[in-house]
Amino acid sequence: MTTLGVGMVGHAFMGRAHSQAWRSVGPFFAPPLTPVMTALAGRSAERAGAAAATLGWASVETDWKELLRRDDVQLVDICTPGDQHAEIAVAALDAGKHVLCEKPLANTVAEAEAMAAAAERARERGVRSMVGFNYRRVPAVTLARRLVADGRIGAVRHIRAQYLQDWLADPEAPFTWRMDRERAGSGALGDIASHIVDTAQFITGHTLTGVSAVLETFVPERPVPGGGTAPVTVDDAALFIARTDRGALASFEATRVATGRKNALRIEVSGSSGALSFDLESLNELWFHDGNDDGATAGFRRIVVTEPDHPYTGRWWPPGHVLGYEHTFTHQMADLLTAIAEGADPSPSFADGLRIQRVLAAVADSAASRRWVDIEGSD
Ligand code: SOE
Repeated sequence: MTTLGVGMVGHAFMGRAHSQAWRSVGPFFAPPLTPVMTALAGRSAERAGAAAATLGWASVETDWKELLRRDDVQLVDICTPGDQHAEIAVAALDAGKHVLCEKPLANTVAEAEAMAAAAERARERGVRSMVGFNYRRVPAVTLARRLVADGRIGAVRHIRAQYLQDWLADPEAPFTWRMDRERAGSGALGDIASHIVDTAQFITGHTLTGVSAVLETFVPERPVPGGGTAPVTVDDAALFIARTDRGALASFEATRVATGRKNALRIEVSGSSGALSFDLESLNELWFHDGNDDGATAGFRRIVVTEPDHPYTGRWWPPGHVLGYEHTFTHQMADLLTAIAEGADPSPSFADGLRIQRVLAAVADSAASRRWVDIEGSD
């Protein structure tokens, strides 16, 4: 078979981003399997129908379980809030469907464990799964990993990571599911700290082993559209320090109240003979300091990551014709389709997602207990 029928659940922000990627991956990456946008699932027939028409899906289901019964759907793409991830993913994998699941993998470690177990069961039958940490596939981030692996900055000593947004700085910003622990699991912690943990581990190849953390909710209740207020049951900000399995020290700051910062995922890695620096708000650039350069001219230099031999970029435009946020999702689909076609395990796996879930749980535990907390499963 050279096509792969996709059924997507959810059609809000992430559903739109994924739809764009499913539409563009074939023309630009010519993957060994061509995705077919077979069905979109959403609870309201009217809203899902309108979304399917706008986003390019061939049919609509009002119950995601129908996707599992359809022979023309081979992959389920989960773009729902976190409280539905585990149920959908486990059922889809057990039904023999490949699964792409948005990050963070789940709302709790127990759910993530069940998902990783289902992924392992499915894998034995050739059914693949992947979690959507899309920022790994910013070309500059993938290049940073390559430079670290090639020894260009020596041994990693420091990781400094921030994810700064400000959409909740205004106390009048309305309450949504993202502020509800039942639906989202946590706040800035699961939503955006999860991204910087994945990005940091991806670039360096290190694994976090323990954390010391603080969490804060600056605005305890927010207006509900239509009237009244609702309590905010998640964190607005998460800050923590960590150690890695290979002796590096790391710091993480994730906040939705960093006034003036929109989507600033920044990461700087200092090695024994060089350093790298990246900011998502200038995502085509990677800054590289080669400590072996002569002292008079050494310093961070800006690499415009759009050359044909940079990761992913040769599939798009001539050098200097920059890429954006949406391309990261296309890269994710290209790698996923290639892995499925080749019978390989896509990355990040549900096991990787579970490890990140354990980091998030350790952060919450540390903040509550005011103690250093080792991450389960690390030596
Ligand atoms: C909202 O905070 C959000 O859209 C996250 O959910 C995404 O994962 C991140 O990429 C951008 O911010």
